Amino acid sequence: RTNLPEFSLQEVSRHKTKADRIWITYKSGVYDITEFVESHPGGSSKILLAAGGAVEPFWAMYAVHKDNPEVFELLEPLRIGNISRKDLIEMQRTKKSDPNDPFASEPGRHPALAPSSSKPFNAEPPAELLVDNYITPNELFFVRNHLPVPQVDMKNYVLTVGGEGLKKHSFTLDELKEKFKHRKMVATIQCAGNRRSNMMEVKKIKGLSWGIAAISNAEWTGVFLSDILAHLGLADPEKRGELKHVQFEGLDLDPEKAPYGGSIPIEKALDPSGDVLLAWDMNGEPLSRDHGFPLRVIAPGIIGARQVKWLSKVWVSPDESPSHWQQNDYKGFAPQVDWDTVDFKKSPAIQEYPVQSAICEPKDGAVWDNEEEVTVRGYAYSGGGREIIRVDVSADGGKTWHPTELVAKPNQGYNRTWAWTLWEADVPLPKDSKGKEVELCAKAVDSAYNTQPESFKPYWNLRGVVANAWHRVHIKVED
Ligand code: HEM
Ligand code: MTE
Ligand code: MO
Repeated sequence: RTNLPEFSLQEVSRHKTKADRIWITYKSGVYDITEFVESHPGGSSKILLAAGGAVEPFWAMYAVHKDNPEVFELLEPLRIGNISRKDLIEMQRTKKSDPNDPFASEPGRHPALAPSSSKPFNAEPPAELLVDNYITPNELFFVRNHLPVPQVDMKNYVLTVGGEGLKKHSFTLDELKEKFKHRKMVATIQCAGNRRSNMMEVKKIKGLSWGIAAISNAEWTGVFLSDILAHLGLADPEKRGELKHVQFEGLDLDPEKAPYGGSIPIEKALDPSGDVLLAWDMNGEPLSRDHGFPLRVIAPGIIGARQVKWLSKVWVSPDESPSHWQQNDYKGFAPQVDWDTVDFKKSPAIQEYPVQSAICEPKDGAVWDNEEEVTVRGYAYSGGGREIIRVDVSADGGKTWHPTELVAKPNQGYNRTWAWTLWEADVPLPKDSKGKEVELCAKAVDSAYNTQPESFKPYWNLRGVVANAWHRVHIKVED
């Protein structure tokens, strides 16, 4: 196919909509799939995620395409050209890096992760891909980095463990793996800033405008922090004395060379039912660089901020972590507190989450082509190990509610439910919805019978954290 025209990747990226024509690349070919989108067997919305770029990363997630002759028979006639030689050479070469840029050695990322900031990298997957998988594929797991991703040389890597008045130990990763029993656990991580964009609709907030997908679920392998603390002699309550917190430090450094850090209460760390892990493996693969290679904390039921990645130090102390993110961020305040009056010492650091749920499909602004009922899908999750016992949805802005089916949920036991629940429902639409806008709402109930507040207004906070009011999505029912 050398007689076809060449296109730069930049040119390809301008073709993302029907109006501009929808182009994708596969290997060195450029394809115009505009007419194919509607007849795609996997639906017309998912295929558009690849619009303007390469399909390979998406096909890696949907293996039906791999070596499938039907796929290539459909694709090849749509070929309109080739990627320009210049871009092909550039693709082969590793990215040029600026030695002065602290972000010069960031890892590659899946194109479906929509960054809300790229330096540091923060991104969430498309919500409709999120609920397609009970276990989030590693490359789609949301990423929340406050600093550049550190480059860890395993020749020098050790984890230091100790505390005030305790003997100090250091372990290589292999030593940790040899000394302590391996544990596997499915746990959801949610950033305390998840759904901040929904809270922002009430009043502006400084901070990344997270949508509904700063949350993901994975199976983690590692060792119990409680086993390591027992090794330090802390299993004996007499020895704990004034020690109240377990602090964690990462290898990522801020411009003043202070590491990222966080801490959890010692009760959580020592509780054998607390299930706090130091994990090296995510869904059967070593942690990727973005998710904390080679070792991270999994403190299930607690906000993401305490689940320190690139873990270098575990320190037991009378005090909480001195880090900025423990002391002066990830705290909630009353709505009247603003940046002039805020005193971060006046609020405790957030640990457990409240109950949360969100509608992942349909998306806000979607046009729905059935006037009888709407299929709604989403996730629900609560902190502190509390199980999701019910999710209700409404198709009339919350006047009437319908039950949902909890289609995928964990079976982890009383106050040890660390993984999310996925739910689904066919909800009848109000009479005469044709051509009108409908407001869908969802709210979950956890095993302590906590439920989500109706609106953000009474608890809006200047950091935009723990945003868990009913999730509302507006769709238009087709005429
Ligand atoms: C299914 C073609 C892009 C997601 C299929 C099937 C074909 C196909 C032939 C049916 C396979 C079978 O059942 O044997 C193509 C072509 C593409 C493309 C020619 C060129 C651009 C994409 C992209 C995505 C995607 C970018 C996702 C982001 C899916 C899904 C299914 C599917 C979810 C259904 C899988 C299932 O039923 O288990 N596609 N596809 N496709 N495709 Fe694609
Ligand atoms: N650990 C380190 N060392 N540095 C960080 O910036 N971010 C935290 C936490 N651990 C962070 C960290 C925050 S705020 C969240 S929400 C989670 O990691 C996100 O985990 P993920 O990127 O694996 O999804
Ligand atoms: Mo976070």
